[in-house]
Amino acid sequence: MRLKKFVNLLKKIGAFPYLVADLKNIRYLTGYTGTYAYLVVGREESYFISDSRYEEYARSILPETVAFVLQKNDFFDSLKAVLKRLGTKVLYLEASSTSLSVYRSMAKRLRGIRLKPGGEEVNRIRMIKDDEELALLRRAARITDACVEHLRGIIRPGVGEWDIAVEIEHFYRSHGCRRSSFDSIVASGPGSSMPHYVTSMEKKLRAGEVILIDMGCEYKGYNSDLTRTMFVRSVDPRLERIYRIVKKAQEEAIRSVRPGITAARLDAAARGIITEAGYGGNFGHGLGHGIGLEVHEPPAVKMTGDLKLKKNMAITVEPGIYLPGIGGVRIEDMVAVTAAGCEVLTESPKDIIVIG
Ligand SMILES: [Mn+2]
Repeated sequence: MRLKKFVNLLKKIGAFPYLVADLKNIRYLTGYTGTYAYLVVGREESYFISDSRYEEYARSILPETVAFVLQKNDFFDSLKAVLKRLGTKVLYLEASSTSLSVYRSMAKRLRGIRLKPGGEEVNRIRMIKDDEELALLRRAARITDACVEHLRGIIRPGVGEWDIAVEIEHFYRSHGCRRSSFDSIVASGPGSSMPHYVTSMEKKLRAGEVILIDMGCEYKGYNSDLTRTMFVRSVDPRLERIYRIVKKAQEEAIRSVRPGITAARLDAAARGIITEAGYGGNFGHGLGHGIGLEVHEPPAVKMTGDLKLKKNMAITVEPGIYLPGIGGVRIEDMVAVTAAGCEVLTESPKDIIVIG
């Protein structure tokens, strides 16, 4: 069980009790999907603090070693009661979920308790996916592949970027997903040269334009993320050229994924090809990111990443080349690191697709 694994890790570093405040981390450790909770992890037992809205639900899913603590008014009163029961004078805090303002209130309200940095321990173990998580990521990837297939029947001149974004949302929700992982990016023509373009509610597709679609769904808490770039009716030769380079770089990076390679070397595998072709300055973002309960999570796959990939990490591989005023090409797949290489989770075709 994940919580037990986490307790064993905390035993090694002697960081008890440890306050988990990030809801995704609480979901990861306990299965809880509500919107308000804190988890105080102790050596022998743990305490789950939430309010009356979630009491019945939380009690029904929490493991035996986790006691439910009903927060009546003030969170710090509940937390103080828990720390008293644990007989502790210290509390380890999760770095990423503790804002400076929360930290300040804690320091003020928890007099006599030493607050210590607990690092990113849950986020660290979350980088390595278990079989159940890999199965959910595969499902999320499958649904996104099916959505790409569906969109191929819709993309044509005259259709709005927004129409496509709405179609994606509808497809996901009617195929087992609670929601999209993020607002889909549907960028046509010159808009596609902006890596984080905001889908227009007015812009219609025109013949001869490129269309870049970056999308993903959340399936049972797990996310997918995929980008495909297609061409409406005909292909601008400048974009065809960069498409071939991006595809080559993306495929080379996917071939390079294996346990032991650093994030930086993986980034370089793609970046080298793009730079050699003369477009190094047109690829401004990192190669990819970890994906799981969050659509962007560790490890970051970028130029400065010294982290070594390990078996069962799930990451995206998404190089791009962006030509301001003309258009951009990005190709993104999700992969899971295996013992010898990787499993590509998204299977949508990557050949040049002229559509509509
Ligand atoms: Mn991505």
